[in-house]
Amino acid sequence: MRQKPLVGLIMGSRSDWETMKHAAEILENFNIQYEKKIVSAHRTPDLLYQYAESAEERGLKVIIAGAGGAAHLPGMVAAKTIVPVLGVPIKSAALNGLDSLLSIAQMPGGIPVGTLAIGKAGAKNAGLLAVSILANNDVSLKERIHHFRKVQAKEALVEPWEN
Ligand code: RP5
Repeated sequence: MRQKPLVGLIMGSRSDWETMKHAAEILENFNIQYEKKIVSAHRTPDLLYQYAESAEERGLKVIIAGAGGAAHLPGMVAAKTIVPVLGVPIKSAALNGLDSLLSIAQMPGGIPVGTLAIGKAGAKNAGLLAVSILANNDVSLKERIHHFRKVQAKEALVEPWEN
């Protein structure tokens, strides 16, 4: 039987997938049940409300939301659910993602969005942060994160002149 998704991975446009796939890759590597969906704050506002309003009762523990430009998706989702929302600013063509970053980060006090870095690093870290949040209630997941860090540290020391 398929388990219920624990993480919701949403993005404002299909064009965001190129970035958000890096969050998906992390979730898959850690074997986390997740769902992915395009939900646009401006083009499909009713779907956004529906998605956010049902997130808690559907059992989602974390939502990762990527958006670019006037990036209102993470903030609006956060406004409609108490499930933690991690926002990933997509690197926009016009302003290199600074617009996305500020739109996502500058939330009013009371409605938090955990804002990550612009682009690929932000998507990857959103995936890792979601795994860490889930690991608070999952000892074996914690061990896998420790292992991931160890491997990463080892890889960081591989020198470019090594064979
Ligand atoms: C935002 O507008 C999306 O998150 C995307 O990053 C940006 C551009 O969307 P497209 O015009 O590529 O669909 O809503």
